Amino acid sequence: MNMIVDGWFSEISDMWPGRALSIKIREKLLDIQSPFQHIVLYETENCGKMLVLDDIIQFTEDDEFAYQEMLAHLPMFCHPNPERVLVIGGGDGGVLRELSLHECVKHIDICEIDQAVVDVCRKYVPSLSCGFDDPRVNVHIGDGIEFIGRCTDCYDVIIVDSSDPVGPGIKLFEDPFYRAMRKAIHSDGIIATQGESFFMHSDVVCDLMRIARNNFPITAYSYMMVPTYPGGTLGVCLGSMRYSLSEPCRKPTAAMQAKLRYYTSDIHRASMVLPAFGARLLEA
Ligand code: SPD
Repeated sequence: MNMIVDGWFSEISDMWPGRALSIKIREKLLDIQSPFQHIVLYETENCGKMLVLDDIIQFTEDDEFAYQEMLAHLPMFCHPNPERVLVIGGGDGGVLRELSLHECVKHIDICEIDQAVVDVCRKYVPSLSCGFDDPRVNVHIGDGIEFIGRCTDCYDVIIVDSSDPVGPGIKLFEDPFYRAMRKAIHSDGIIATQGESFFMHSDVVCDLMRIARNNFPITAYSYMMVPTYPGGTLGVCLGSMRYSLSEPCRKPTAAMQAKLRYYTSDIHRASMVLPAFGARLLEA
């Protein structure tokens, strides 16, 4: 459920009971029901366009770079030569935009369940959906779980850009999906998934990391600052078959770094140093 009072959108959810983030709206640009979800796009007063799926904010243009850069570049800079990459979800194109900065990449598959999200973002939000313009990108509209079930030893890196674990999307936070990702990556592959917030969803984060540890010999939890998400932080859960996750083996070229607004090699390392309660939580 959400509420708009005096032009303020408040994001209300059982996932963060008793709290709500409010954003001042200038105009509703679009309001449609797709076969999968309720899609609303707003022009906000101060944060650019804002995409809301089933009442939950997915991004504002103002700070989306933090999330897209970290979700994409954390796994990519830990792999010495990522050539084949799969994105599950991510229909806004923001993660694709970041992947397109890596010259070593030869092939990118994206499997997004909702064609309408792709269409809306392509029409109204080119700042993210420009990622679809890269000729290395191959778009598959369908169920990510079924897609990955058909893959064995296919990818160097898999990135899961999902919404929260409610409704059918909950399966992306469960053990069978992690097992399927492990089967779908090469023997030295890396996965990165949307990892929620240890402030707001400690139970989800603990479950996720337990599942990751059951399936990957090397794991890490990273978090970033994103004012638009509840609590102002969001995490990334990482699993690797061979390469270190805490120490990136590549770093951005000067030309690439000039295009990045959040990711640096130092932020990569620092993002995995957790506050005491967060570290204790994940040790448990
Ligand atoms: N609480 C919402 C978390 C949403 C994470 N996914 C955002 C998708 C942006 N590409």
